[in-house]
Amino acid sequence: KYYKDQQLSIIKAPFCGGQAKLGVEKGPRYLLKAGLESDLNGLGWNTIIESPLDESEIRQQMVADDPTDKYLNAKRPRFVGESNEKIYNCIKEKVLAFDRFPLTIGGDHSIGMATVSATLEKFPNAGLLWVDAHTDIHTIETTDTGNIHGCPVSFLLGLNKNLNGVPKSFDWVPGNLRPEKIAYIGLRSVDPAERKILRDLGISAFSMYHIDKFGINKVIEMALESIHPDTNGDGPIICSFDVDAIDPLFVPATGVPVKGGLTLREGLFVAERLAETGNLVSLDVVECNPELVTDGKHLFDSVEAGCAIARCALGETLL
Ligand code: Z70
Ligand code: MN
Ligand code: MN
Ligand code: MN
Repeated sequence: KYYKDQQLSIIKAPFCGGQAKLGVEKGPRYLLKAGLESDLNGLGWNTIIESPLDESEIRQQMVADDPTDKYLNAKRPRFVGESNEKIYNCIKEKVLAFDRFPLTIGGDHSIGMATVSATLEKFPNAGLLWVDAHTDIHTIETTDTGNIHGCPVSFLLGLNKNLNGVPKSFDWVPGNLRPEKIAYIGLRSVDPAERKILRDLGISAFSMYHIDKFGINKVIEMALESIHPDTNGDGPIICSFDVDAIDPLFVPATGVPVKGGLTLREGLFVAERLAETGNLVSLDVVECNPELVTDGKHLFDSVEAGCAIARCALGETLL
């Protein structure tokens, strides 16, 4: 409906500077090694792979740890801003400009500021479904950990613009997403400053409580309705899927696991329902860290879950 006949680009986003743990930059390579591209080809997608960042350069830059790259509490704002600008330009100029579907595989969730910004320029009316244990809506001033993967949504909303001296490396972010266009699914770890932003802006947030109370099917319908209220939930959807939304029983290899999450089936059902709408215009799968495992089964389960999210959202289980 929104793109040329099943043309898709897989954007590798091997970025780790938005958080503290090395290894998340390996996520894209592991998901591809697990056969993601040929699986998508099997579903009828024509694929191209884009590599706006070099994995080993990113890792080296992370290890080198430039002590001048700080803003208040926030860690590596220049690294995060400049790397994301490359991802943003790649998606705009090499993917969306050719009417190709952007599937971005991370990498830490700071890359959501790039993927969502790029897609919103093509689909200004799109709603954003942020599937995550966390809200990632800290401003660069409220973040207590200093990890900017906890901040991308505040950049999308433009909440950092009028703050004092925010690093120029974020100047490319349009920051014009309206709070009514966001819905969260899967929340269970929201910091006090984030809770205040959610409340002040009236953002739709479906936590694990709502999923237990109403069931995942009803929650998705409510989320879609809330991002497209005038059309009964119908309209372009951007999904940014943090694998930590799913319980660490199923996805242990992630940087900030929080118990009590979605079952694997609930997570895949969200993806399947998105495929069924025919309205998905962009998908991120982020925060799979292949280094954070104690055995091979943990690695296999986590990588396979990341691939399954992408396959389901791209039609695997539509009959
Ligand atoms: C916490 C922080 C976070 C993702 C963890 C966690 C943020 N609120 N985001 N994993 N994707 O550090 O600000
Ligand atoms: Mn996240
Ligand atoms: Mn998260
Ligand atoms: Mn925090």
